[in-house]
Amino acid sequence: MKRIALLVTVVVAMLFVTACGGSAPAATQAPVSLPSVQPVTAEPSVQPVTTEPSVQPVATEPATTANSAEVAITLDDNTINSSLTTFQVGVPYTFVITNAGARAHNFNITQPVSVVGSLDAALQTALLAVPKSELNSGAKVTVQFTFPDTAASMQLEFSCLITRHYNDGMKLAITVTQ
Ligand SMILES: [Cu+2]
Repeated sequence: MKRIALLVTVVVAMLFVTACGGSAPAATQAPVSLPSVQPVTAEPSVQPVTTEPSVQPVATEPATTANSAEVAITLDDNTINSSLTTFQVGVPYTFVITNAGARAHNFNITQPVSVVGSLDAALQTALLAVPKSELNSGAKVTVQFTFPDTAASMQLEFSCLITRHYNDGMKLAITVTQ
């Protein structure tokens, strides 16, 4: 084994020399004959590592738990899609917000603009607001959020509160239950 290691080292060293040989034209007659690269093929012994059938089926969870959930939200130009639109008060949700669009967007949980009067008013009373600076094209933001009791009596939606985007349809009605 040591011999092979030595050989490999020598070969590697030689390769190095040949690679960097550009600056040393004098070494033209160097022993560039490398038929000795074969010994490296002598390692069929790498297989034994496959001895771990101990990767037990961890998938023993029905995953139907409503007590905490990951919500996949995708923003696009100009739409919002969510894997979930009905939520429960007091449950800690993990929102994974992805901007699949070409433009930057913001993400908010607010009352509809038609209810509060303006985009500014919606933003000022938002339950959650992720600014545009965090949601450039391709960005993925993870936010933990728990709906408060008061949310159950509100009309709410996910939205991008950029005037043209919102008017184009960047809003998605959600329902929050007690
Ligand atoms: Cu937008």
